[in-house]
Amino acid sequence: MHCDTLWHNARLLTLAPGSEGLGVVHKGVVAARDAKIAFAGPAGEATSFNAAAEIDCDGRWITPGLIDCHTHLIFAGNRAREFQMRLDGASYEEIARAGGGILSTVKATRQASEDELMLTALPRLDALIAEGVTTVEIKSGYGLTLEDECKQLRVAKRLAGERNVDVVTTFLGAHALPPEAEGDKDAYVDQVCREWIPAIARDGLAEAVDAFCESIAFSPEQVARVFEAATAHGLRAKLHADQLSNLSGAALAARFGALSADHLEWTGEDGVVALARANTTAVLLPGAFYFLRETRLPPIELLRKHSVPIAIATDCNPGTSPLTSLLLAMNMAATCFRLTVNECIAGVTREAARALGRLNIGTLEQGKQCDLAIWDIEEPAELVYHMGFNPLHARIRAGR
Ligand code: DI6
Ligand code: FE
Repeated sequence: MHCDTLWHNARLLTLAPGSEGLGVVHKGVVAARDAKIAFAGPAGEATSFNAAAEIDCDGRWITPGLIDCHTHLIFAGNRAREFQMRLDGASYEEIARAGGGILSTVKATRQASEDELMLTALPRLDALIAEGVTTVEIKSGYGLTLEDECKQLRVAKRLAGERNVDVVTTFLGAHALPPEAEGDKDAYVDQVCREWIPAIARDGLAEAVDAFCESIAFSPEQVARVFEAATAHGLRAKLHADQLSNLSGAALAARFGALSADHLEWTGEDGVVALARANTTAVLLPGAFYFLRETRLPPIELLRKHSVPIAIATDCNPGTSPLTSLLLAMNMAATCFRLTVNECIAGVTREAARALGRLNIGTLEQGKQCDLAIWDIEEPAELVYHMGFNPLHARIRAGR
């Protein structure tokens, strides 16, 4: 059989559902044809391939390309000063009065042109790519006018043209209340629902709609209205849920059949059961937990008990998780949350794909897009073990 590229003499983690553990194959080959996987498995079971290019992997490990399924990658400025003030003992109010917080990033992002946003986002994207990321989700949420939200989403889509990477976009208009809304959250949410979501759906700028459900952001009732509008326009729901308090965000996400509910530090068993019933993926964000020096752990045991799929992401954003390393996020998930090595690896591949509703990526299986990460490691645990060391040997997206 003809194929474009054949990687042989490799060890594989296929992550194929139904296989035991991570689907280890010790003497493995992967064949790509027309950007897809034509075969991935034991060399002994492969048909003989007539490959245009053959690559000897020298026993290296191949995983699916990594997927960062929750980022706020596009923003202007940074909040290092605010971080410094916090270290010096400043309170949130003091920081806000000194011009900090989400709204300072909104101000900077509104002032930036598309080209400027591209230039500042690219190094962050490149850091992810350098660690084997082949798909990244990017949210808006620092524009908070229709035009500035669309600007962020357009830049996100343009990034995919600048680099060999897939970008999935999410509209996060219900992130914070902009100053011109003058404290009227309901009126702002009305505008998001009646005007912005229809416009964004019409222009194909986002696949999903996210919201920040928290007393400092939007209430469950307001988020429900956002999700009703999203659903009516064919967009899936995702939710920043139960990060700082339990407002039953997980159950709310489940009620709308959300792709994912993210953070979940304060979610209780009822919320976990709701996620399980709705087949919603739990996305854990250890970078924000670490950076905010939180102590309340997400309900890992309950997620396991009810078989809720668990994904891990960077949450890359300037305020609460200035993190551009998915490998470090895996390490943090293991050290801070006690996730197992297998959970960490599945969390940035197969389960992260689920959190995006992308069934064509995330595992090494015939028919999936050929996204590979090839690693200079002796054993899979090294992907979780290192801190600040990058063992990536090569990265393949859509077969190249
Ligand atoms: N949750 C968070 O922690 C961040 N956004 C969100 O929805 C905060 C983002 C920021 O501070 O810029
Ligand atoms: Fe986030």
